[in-house]
Amino acid sequence: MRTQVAIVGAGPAGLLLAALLHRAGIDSVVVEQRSPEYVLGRIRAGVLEQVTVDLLDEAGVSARLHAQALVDDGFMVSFGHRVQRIDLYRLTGKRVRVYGQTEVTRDLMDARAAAGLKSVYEAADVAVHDFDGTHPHVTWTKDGVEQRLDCDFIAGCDGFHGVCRASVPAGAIRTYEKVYPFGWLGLLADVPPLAHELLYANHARGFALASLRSRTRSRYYVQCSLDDRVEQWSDDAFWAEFRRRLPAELAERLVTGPSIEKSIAPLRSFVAEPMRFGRLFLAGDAAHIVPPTGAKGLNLAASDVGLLARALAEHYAGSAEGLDRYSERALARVWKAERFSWWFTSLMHRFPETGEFGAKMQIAELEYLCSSTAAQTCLAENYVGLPLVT
Ligand code: FAS
Ligand code: PHB
Repeated sequence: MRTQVAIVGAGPAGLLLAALLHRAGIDSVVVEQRSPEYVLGRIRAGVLEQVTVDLLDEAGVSARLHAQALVDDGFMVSFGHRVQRIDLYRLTGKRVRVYGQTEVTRDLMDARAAAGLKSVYEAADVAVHDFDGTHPHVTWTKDGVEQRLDCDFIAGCDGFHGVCRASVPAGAIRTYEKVYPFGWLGLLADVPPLAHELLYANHARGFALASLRSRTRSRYYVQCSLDDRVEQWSDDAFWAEFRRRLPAELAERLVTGPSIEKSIAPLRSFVAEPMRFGRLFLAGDAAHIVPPTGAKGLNLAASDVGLLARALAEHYAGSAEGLDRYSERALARVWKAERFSWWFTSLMHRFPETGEFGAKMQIAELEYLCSSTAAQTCLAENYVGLPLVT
């Protein structure tokens, strides 16, 4: 088997890259270790930047998004008894769309299947070879049969725990990491959301986030201990804790109901440099992780593959500059999103180790945010997303 670009991973990064390459007339094969159902069953991101929407438009997979996504002009921040709306559109002229990562992935999967393009699911023992040489290739086992895919390039879109970054010699890669001392307990329920705009709550008991997937499906989170197990949290316990962390006027409006999904995610900031190793290119969570507070994870994956797809198209048109500068350009945007996600996480969560002084600093910064258009604009322009090439 041979293709121009072998893509490892069928999450949003891998599937969007494949779609963009197809639009550019470049052949690819996607190799995924899990089943399509498993990939779609992972409940993750919910907010799309305009840059991501533009890339989904370019890939020709955004019809359902434009028909169903909620368009938000702002979001709310609460602390103590205060609620402050951040008016994204007035401050930046941009909006965000609320449309679950599961739906983005489903749209990409459906488009790839409709075009009859090759994806291999439930591939076992995936390995990448000779990406530093002249015969890069990917191998795997499927139904007990060893497979080999020869290619010009390999795109490592296989997430934080994938095989591609792990295959890079230790001396060729440098990583930066911060692990946060808490997790997010997330709950999905078919109940009407608190509001059509998101609410980020800084509360003495811990952070909470009220998000949504539609006018009838809500996605809520509470900061929890890393020692917590999801089995310990009954729905009633979640609802009681979530309600405690909401401002009074919104707590009254909370509609509860049975969870259809509940999970705990650890939070970390992580970057691997560079994002290119010979003919292997890393994109998305394979190269970087952000705490989800800033809603950047999925959007960074999209911007990585937007840059990579353009660079590969330039290569096949005869110019090497895009591939040579891919890592530099992608990391320029990644590090700014890492900073914003770390800052917003530090502002909104309880950090017991920083004590009363740390809590006072958070309140002082939140009160400054409420009083300053400049501070709100800084938050807003990062939240709606910086330009693709910064
Ligand atoms: P993904 O991890 O989505 O996809 C990688 C794919 O590669 C997976 O399908 C995996 O099965 C496959 N793979 C792994 N190893 C492989 C191998 N050896 N061979 C073949 N395939 C392999 N972001 C937000 O913006 N908001 C959120 O609320 C949010 N919540 C999150 C919760 C969790 C638990 C996690 C882990 C992430 C969350 N994120 C969130 C970030 C998330 O949305 C990612 O940024 C996004 O999934 C990145 O997409 P990919 O880079 O495609 O990686
Ligand atoms: C979500 O809807 O899952 C979501 C939204 C915004 C975030 C994190 C998660 O910052």
